[in-house]
Amino acid sequence: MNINRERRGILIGAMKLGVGSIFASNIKNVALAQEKAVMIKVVASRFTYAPNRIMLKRGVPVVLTLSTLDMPMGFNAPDFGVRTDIFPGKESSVRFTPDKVGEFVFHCDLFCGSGHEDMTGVLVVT
Ligand SMILES: [Cu+2]
Repeated sequence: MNINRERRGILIGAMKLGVGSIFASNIKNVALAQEKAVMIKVVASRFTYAPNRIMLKRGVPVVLTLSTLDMPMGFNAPDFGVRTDIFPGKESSVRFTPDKVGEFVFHCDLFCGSGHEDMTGVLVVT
């Protein structure tokens, strides 16, 4: 009886340690992922983005911080499922991790004038 109780105690202790270390390693991974994010500022103005060619690495998280100099704009990168509005005097940001290599267009999706349809840029993922 006592031996069974001891064994059970040891097993429960081992399980708690296991679960604890899984949580600890997940927290550590999340923290590492946040630390490694590349921060890139992008400034929109009619009818362009600066920079409009953004170099990224596959698997490296990125945070694009977007602002606009003149009027409300949009930022839409459909290949990575991210979009945001950008308003004058306020920063917006999108966070994503490129999961494929290639050149992917992003564009303004808020009508901002007669050059709006040409307001595009490229995410270059290597
Ligand atoms: Cu626009």
